[in-house]
Amino acid sequence: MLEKLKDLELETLVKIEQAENMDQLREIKVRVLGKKGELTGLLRSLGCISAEERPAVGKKANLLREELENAIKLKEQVLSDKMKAEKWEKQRFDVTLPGRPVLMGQKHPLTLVMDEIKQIFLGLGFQVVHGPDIESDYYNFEALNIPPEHPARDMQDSFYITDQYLLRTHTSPVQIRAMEKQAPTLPVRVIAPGKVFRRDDDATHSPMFHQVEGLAVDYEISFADLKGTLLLFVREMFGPEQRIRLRPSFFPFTEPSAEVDISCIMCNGEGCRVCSNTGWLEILGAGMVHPRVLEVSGYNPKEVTGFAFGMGVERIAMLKYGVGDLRLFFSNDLRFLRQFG
Ligand code: 2NM
Repeated sequence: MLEKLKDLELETLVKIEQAENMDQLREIKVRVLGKKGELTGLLRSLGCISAEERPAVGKKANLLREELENAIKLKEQVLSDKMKAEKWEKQRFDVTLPGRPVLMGQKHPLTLVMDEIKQIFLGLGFQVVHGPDIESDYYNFEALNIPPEHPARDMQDSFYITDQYLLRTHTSPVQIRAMEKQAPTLPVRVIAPGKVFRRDDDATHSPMFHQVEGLAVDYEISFADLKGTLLLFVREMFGPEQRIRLRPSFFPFTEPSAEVDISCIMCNGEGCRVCSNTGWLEILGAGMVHPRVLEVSGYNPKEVTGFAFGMGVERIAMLKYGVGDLRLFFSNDLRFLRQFG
């Protein structure tokens, strides 16, 4: 019997020593020390041996149980340390490696140009106002003195949502709303930047584009105020040497009306490809607010006058940054967009 215990001791100690993981160790523990384990079995058979031998064998068996339990505990600790070490080895990383660059977003070139336009007019005492992209026929056309038979009102030229509502074709309705809201308080000095929509789609026209329109209403606002304001704007935007030129034009909502040219920013008015050898670039439409527009918006045209102007942001951005194709602004090519800001 003592022999058997000795064999079990040696055999089990070797197995414990050789165990490669917790599962193998647990298996040994169950097989030797468990309820139906080998040592337990030997202890049960104590009844079959002689009374003289019994105490010595019993003592030895209990010592062996203790010894094996300790050996297993020790090995458990060794294995768990080993597992931890392996885990850390796998997770090890080089803290001296340079960080991965975070891709930073930038403002879209059209946003940059719009911000710049806003900033200039804020400096001249204008407020920035906004309005809905979906407008009623009244604000988009009627209040702006655009007659029912005007081509802009045709289904072919505007995006209608219902008979009554359409995507605004200009930001002028925002100015009408601004006047209505603050009438009859003076002065009115607002600019309305934002998206506008027209049924156009080719190399030089997008169905959605951006406008900034401006409006000033007060006692004795004159055409000279309009010219002075636009000259200041153009010089801030394109440089202090810029000149402007006004040509007669027509808009239903202004009288008189003008197209505004700036001296060509490429050739300084000498004549080049960009200005088709004229030395001038058209960038604005403007005029004195039509008396009927003032009247429907809550101002008395016998007492006050106003000037208004409108510009296309894409056109200004193309000139300022030398962009040849309007569609680059809307195709979301990061190689293009990353060049700004
Ligand atoms: C332009 C040209 C001329 C304009 C007129 C108004 C309003 F609401 F006061 F009547 N806002 N903007 C205007 C005038 C716009 O864009 C080429």
